[in-house]
Amino acid sequence: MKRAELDEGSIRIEPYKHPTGGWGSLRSIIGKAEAEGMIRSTVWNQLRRQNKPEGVMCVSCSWAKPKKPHEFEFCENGAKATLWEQTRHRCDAGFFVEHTVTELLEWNDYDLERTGRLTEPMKYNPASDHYEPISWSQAFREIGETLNTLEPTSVIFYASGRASLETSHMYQLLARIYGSQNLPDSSNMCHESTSVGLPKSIGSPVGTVQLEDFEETDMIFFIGHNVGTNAPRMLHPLQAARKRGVPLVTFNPLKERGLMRFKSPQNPMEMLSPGEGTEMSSDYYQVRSGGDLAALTGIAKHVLEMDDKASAEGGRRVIDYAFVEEHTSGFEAFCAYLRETGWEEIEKQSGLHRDDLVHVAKLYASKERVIANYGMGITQHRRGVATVQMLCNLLLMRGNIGKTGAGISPVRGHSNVQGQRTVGISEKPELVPLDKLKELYEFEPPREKGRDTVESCEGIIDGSVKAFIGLGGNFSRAVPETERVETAWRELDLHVQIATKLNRNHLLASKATYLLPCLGRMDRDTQESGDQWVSIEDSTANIHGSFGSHPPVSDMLLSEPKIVAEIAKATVGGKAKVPWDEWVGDYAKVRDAIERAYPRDFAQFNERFRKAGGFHRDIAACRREWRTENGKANFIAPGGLDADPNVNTDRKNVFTLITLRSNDQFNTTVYGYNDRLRGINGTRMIVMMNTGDMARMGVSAGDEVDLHAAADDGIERKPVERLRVVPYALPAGDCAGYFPELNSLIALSHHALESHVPAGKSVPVKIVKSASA
Ligand SMILES: Nc1nc2c(c(=O)[nH]1)N[C@H]1C(S)=C(S)[C@@H](COP(=O)(O)OP(=O)(O)OC[C@H]3O[C@@H](n4cnc5c(=O)[nH]c(N)nc54)[C@H](O)[C@@H]3O)O[C@H]1N2
Ligand SMILES: Nc1nc2c(c(=O)[nH]1)N[C@H]1C(S)=C(S)[C@@H](COP(=O)(O)OP(=O)(O)OC[C@H]3O[C@@H](n4cnc5c(=O)[nH]c(N)nc54)[C@H](O)[C@@H]3O)O[C@H]1N2
Ligand SMILES: [Mo]
Repeated sequence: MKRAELDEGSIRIEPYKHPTGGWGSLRSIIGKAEAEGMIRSTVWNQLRRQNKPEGVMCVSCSWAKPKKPHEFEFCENGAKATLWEQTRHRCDAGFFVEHTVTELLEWNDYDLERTGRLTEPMKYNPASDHYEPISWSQAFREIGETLNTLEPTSVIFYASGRASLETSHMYQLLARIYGSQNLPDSSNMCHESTSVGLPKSIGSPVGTVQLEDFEETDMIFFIGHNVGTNAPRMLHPLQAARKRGVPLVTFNPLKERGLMRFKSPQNPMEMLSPGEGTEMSSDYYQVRSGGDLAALTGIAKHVLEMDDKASAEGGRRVIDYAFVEEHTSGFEAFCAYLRETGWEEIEKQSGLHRDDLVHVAKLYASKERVIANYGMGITQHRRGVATVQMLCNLLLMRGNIGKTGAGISPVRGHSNVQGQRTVGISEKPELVPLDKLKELYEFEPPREKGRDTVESCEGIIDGSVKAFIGLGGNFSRAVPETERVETAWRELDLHVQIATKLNRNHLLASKATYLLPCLGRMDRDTQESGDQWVSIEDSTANIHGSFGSHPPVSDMLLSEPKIVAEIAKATVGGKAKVPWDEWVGDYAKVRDAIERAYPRDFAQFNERFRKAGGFHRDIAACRREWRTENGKANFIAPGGLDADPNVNTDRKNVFTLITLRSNDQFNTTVYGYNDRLRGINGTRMIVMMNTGDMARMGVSAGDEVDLHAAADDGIERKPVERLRVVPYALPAGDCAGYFPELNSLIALSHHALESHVPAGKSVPVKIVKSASA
């Protein structure tokens, strides 16, 4: 792949001293609007409607949308996502005449998406090596015919997390009627450690915290999530809590600017005042990558020690025994684990001092209502599931689940990733009401477990997967093991992508390759019954309506529901009683169908979904009803701290690589080369290193190094070459760089044990000085 930055002169690396938000954020939005050829008034008109009742739900993150929105309920990165979708640039048939696919494979991620919105359906022609226009009807007919020659269990139906609840429900029906349960979702690379961990702990696959809880809480944990970049609107409730004096305790190997200082662009007084904004974290612990399991164990261990002491001295108990006895199971075994685990091991694995963990334990024990937020810093590790469960254990010790101002708060990624799982996009049959679907549509759904993301990649590599359908996303670029996946992709019989913008995955031609352009969420979607609403579920399990009003970029685009329905009609037409055309004519009918399949979660769906703040799904754990096998909330001891055989606690020459997002990207979509908040500008080809490690390795700031995979599995992987060394405050032995450029270094087998989330936050690598340096 070409180097991501070309102009050496534009590279600028210097610490960013300003708060998150503030003027830097506004300047960044205006710069992007101009680059995308958008007039400022058009931009503001789009942004004003964002995340508001009767408006459009942002396509960037999944953070909650308040009942009473701010005047501008958007953030810097939501604005970038909007501008990126509503760009004036077009990637049309003329573009594909000019460029062969082989040539485009040399382009980088930024340049590919920057060509603009896709405008008409295309099919790859191997003879000319070009994508060429094809009519919609012919594309659907050919796709249906090919699918019907294949074994359904060899076909993958991937979804990336952005498509609406309506599209998602239709998509999973298409897959299941066809006979495939292979419905991996970007969630498999993201919060699957949550979806697998929480049901066993509290009987719900999603979090229990609502936006209102932030107003009542008296302590917040913030673990492994870079809020300033990845969910900036969340800075508002956090800032409000901080202004009330609520401690915010952060665990993160990197000092992240958004977790240090914030100035609200919503607040003119704050913007005009010379100060440095609000201090965000009250306590900041630079845990070593993968060390949270140990750190949380240490905190829980000291809570227990305090309780022992109180018991001996006849003082007030620290553990909430009334809660533990009434609601939980497994407490004794959990205490045994805490007592067995020594401080020395805890300090070694976490990289933190006992005194610090004791301090946090005391703070925690002094608070009545505690929220724990977390992100990819927890889930993308070998022990990701155990760490999620350890966080629950800590909360359960003091009854911090199922009460106001407290709870567990996984901060999800894509704007509707949680919702896609809710309405049936899942490879796990037990999560889907298959009998109900059978009864409603008179077909026999597959019952075997389908392939998740890692298993889909394995199947692509070993040849057992024959076809891939993508509902959005950039699968091959987002997964580990880039080279082997890309090479094997060529052997697929069929490759279909439903997309808004061109990306590298689309360029991996297989025996028959189709690129089907669709409307985005902000586009006006007119069907037989008029302009359509869609719906999404946010990270706090609230369902919201969204109405696109922007004129479509081309009259050849179809909506996602229409594309899914036409593929279904061409493939499984008469096999089940689904009124595909009626549904496409009026999406309210799809919402009625979702309500029939999930009556408890979606009661009165059509009546309620447009109301301010959305409507909350029925999350039983919020009212202390535990839908676990034993009907209790469960303490789950992790069976040892042994973080990860690959995490560097002893191996001197192997570093633990953390793959991250910059402030100028949305996953594989690269908006630009400025990671403003980390002070890294003009390049993404960097590796952040601890200064002690740099001295040990004999490298200086700006030197170039190569990163080699150190998976020790006998598989040869090409190194990623000529990465510029950036000195950064992170623990010795850890280093960091950007996803997706470094994904080729991640072994497919290196994933969270129970959930199969690729362990992209602890990739074993060797660092070698570049030959030319
Ligand atoms: N602007 C923007 N918004 C986004 C996205 C985007 O790419 N751009 N992506 C969306 C998606 S799909 C997702 S999943 C979310 C991702 O949002 P995050 O969960 O914030 O994901 P990352 O950027 O990967 O960063 C993870 C954070 O965890 C820290 N970390 C790494 N390893 C560890 C560890 O072992 N322990 C601890 N405690 N911390 C660790 C890193 O330093 C970093 O601050 O954001 C969503 N929102
Ligand atoms: N090393 C490493 N790897 C990671 C991660 C990491 O932290 N480190 N994070 C993982 C995570 S959390 C995630 S969620 C995945 C993300 O993986 P994906 O969800 O597969 O990737 P995205 O980059 O979000 O997909 C971008 C593409 O989606 C398409 N698109 C955008 N909007 C729409 C739309 O409205 N409709 C349709 N049909 N298509 C649209 C565009 O063509 C765009 O190019 O990556 C994972 N990979
Ligand atoms: Mo994600």
